[in-house]
Amino acid sequence: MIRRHSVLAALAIATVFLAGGTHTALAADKVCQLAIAGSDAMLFDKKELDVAADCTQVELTLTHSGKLPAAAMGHNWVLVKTADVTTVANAGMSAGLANNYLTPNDPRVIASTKTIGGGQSASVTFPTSKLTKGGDYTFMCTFPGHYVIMKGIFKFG
Ligand SMILES: [Cu+2]
Repeated sequence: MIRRHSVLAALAIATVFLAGGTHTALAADKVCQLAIAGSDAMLFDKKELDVAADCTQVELTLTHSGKLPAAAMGHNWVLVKTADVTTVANAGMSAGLANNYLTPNDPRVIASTKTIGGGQSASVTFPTSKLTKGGDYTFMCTFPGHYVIMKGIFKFG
C-alpha cells in the first residue's frame, strides 16, 4: 500500500512538470533590474553595469534626465558584443529615428530600448541566456555620433 502511494505521488509530480512546461516548472526567474539615465549633455550617468550570475532576466530602464526632444538629443540603450560596437552604431546611423537608429532586426543587437527624448523613459527585458558569463559586452546609445562618448561596460557573471 505504501509503495502504491509513492508511485502515484511520483506520477502526480511528473504530470505537474509536463503540464507546467520545463521553464515555469523547473525554476523561478530571477529578474534583475538596472537603471541608467542619459542627459542633455550627451552623457550616461553610468560607465558600467553589472548583472549577477544568478539573474535569469534583466530589466533595464533608461531615463532621459534632460529636456531636449528625441530628434535633437535622443538616447537609446543598446547592448552588443564590444567587437560589434562600431559596426552596429554606423549601420544604425542611417536607419533614422523611426527605426531607433538601429538596422531593423540586426542580429548583433542583444537588447535595445526605443529612442527617447527629455523627460521620457523606456524599458527592455531580456534573458541572460543571450549572454555568456564573463563575455565582453558594451552598452551604448546609437543616436548619430553619441556612441563615441555614450557607452560603457556591461558585465554578466
Ligand atoms: Cu544618445
